[in-house]
Amino acid sequence: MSQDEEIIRHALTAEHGVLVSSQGVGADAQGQPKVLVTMGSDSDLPLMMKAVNTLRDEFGVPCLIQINSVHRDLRSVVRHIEDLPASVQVIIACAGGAAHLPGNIADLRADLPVIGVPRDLGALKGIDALLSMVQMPEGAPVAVMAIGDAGAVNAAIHAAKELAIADPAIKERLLSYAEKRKARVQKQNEGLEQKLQGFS
Ligand code: RP5
Repeated sequence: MSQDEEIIRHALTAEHGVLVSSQGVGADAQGQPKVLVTMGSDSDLPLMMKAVNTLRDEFGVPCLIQINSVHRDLRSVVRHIEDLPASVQVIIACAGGAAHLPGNIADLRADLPVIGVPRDLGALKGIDALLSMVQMPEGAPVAVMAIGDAGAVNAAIHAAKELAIADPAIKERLLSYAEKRKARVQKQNEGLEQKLQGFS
C-alpha cells in the first residue's frame, strides 16, 4: 500500500472505524456495516470480540469497530457517532467503571437502538458500569445486557434480532442458533446417566 493510500485508510478508520465481516478485517472485509461495535478503550476489545465474532460467525452480520472514549476525547465521539455510515442500524457500546458511553450515544442518536455491555472491571467488578448504563433518565433508553462475556454475546444476538425484523436471512440464522442451543441440552441429557455414575 502506498503512503497516500495508508493516509486515506487511516483517516477513514478514524472517522468510521474498521470493518469486520465473514471475509476478514479491514481491506479484506466485504459488505455494508449493519452494526457499530464501540468501546471506551482497546482494553475492552477482548470482551467485545465475543460480540463481533457472534455477529460474524453466527449471523453473517458485517460490523464496524471503533474506540470512542467520552472521558478522554468527547469531541471525537460526537463527530464519529453523528457521522456513522447510513447502513449502520444498531449500536453496541461497551465500557467499564463510570460507563457513560452508551447513554451519551443514546442521546446523540435518537434514531438508532443502543445496546450497552457493562465490562467486569476494577474494584466494583462491573456493578458500577451496569448501574451507570441502566439508570438512564426517561427519553434516552439503553438496552443493557449482563456484565461481561454473556452480555457481549447477548448484545450480538439482540442486535441480530433487531436487524431480523427487516431481514429474513438473519431471522433464519437466529432460528438455527436456537436449534443448536436446544441440541446441546439434548446431548447433555443423553450423557447424564454416565455422569451420574461418576458421582455415586
Ligand atoms: C472505560 O475505562 C473503558 O471502557 C474501559 O472499560 C475502562 C478502562 O480503560 P483503560 O484504562 O484500560 O484504557 O472508559
